[in-house]
Amino acid sequence: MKNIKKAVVVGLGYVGLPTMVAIARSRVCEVVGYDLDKKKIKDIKNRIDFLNDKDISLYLRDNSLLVSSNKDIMEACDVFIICVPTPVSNDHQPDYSLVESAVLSVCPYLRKGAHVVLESTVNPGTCEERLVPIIEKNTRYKVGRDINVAHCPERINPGDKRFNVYNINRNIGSINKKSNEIIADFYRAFITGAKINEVSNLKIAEATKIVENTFRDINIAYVNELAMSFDKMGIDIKETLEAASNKPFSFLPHWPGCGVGGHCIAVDPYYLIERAALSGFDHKFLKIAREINNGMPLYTVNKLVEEMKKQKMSLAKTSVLLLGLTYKANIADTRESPSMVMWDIMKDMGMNCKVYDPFVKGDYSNLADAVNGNKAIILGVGHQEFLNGLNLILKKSKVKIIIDGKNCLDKEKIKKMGIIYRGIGR
Ligand code: SAJ
Repeated sequence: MKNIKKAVVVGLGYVGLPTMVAIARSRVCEVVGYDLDKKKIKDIKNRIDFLNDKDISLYLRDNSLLVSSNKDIMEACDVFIICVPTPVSNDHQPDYSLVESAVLSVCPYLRKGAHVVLESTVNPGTCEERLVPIIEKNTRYKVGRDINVAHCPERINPGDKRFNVYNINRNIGSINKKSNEIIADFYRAFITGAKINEVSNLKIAEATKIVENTFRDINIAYVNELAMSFDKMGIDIKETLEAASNKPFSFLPHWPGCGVGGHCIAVDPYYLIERAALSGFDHKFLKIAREINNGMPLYTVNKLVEEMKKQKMSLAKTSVLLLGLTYKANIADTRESPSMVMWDIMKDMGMNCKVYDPFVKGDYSNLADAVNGNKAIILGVGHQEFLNGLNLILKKSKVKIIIDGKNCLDKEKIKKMGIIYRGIGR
């Protein structure tokens, strides 16, 4: 990388920090990290791996990272990699503010020939319609002539033991072909176990990630709708999907549940819906998929209410346990979590609901106390701790009803204990 001597990663979360460590490991150039969260900076300086990422812990054990919440750390950088969240507001409107302020923060440090690379997931058009104007308005540079803007969508999958920043293929697009070749080679220098694919332009790079995640959202909506239909027909959706999965080609299983959470799948479709509408296209199908998935927490709580009414259990007095608050198993992230939505719904219904999650502070410190203190359970996340230990505790408990929001428990075993079991489509 003859003309890339120093890079900065802006945003040191579950995307930025692994990226910074990968660059540091490769020694392709000097790398520094910037984050406005002083606690994050302090943790990294104290070599605390707040992401529970083995690779980061290993690196921090023997090395330190040059990180700061002072923007001057970006002095003399040639590459600025922006890895900040792209959330949606409560009414599902895309929120570009973190990306826009991140780009603004790098402007004073840009020099001719610099590359600004956005890794955050955005809709097609964001780089040219939002980043380029900010750079050209706040510097004396022209994007394309003096500065490159590139988009290399992140594909980190939190909690994934197999795929990581080193071995996940990446797509990259830039303001022009020549700049894209340079920045793609830079990525090849630290992502050594995967393909770096140069796409023709920024919009294609932006579109790939949005397509990947909307693909997942509509497929989950499809099986969620099937589950509701199969509930009516008394067909076990889980066994059906497992059977359909043995087709050796052109079937990709997804799994129904109490809803879709996280900062990717539950959020990204709204970015595409909103931007396409500005161009006069209405993504009806994506909207319906979002509606189906957003309806699953209420669908799941209603199953509990239905069973409690059949057993003449008082909604207000019966103690109910919500098992799991995070948006997916074995991680501590509660963003857009369906379990949090179910909790709100049960509170609004005046139910007596307690919560337990090994990764999030709740009403109990262990699974046994949580189960033994309640008469009904609604499971929102399939944490390994639940799969390992729930059955044993259930046997001696007073639990009468279990709603399995992730279809992850052993239906037959639980029914044999004389407990009413309802899954989502089973
Ligand atoms: N979910 C279902 N049914 C499924 C799969 C997921 O209900 O069949 C739910 C999960 O419970 C969770 C939500 O959807 O609440 C999202 O789950 P996820 O496994 O997609 O996890 P994420 O949000 O961490 O998605 C990440 C994404 N990675 C990136 O954006 C780089 C996504 O693109 C990946 O496809 C996904 O991981 C993955 O495949 O694991």
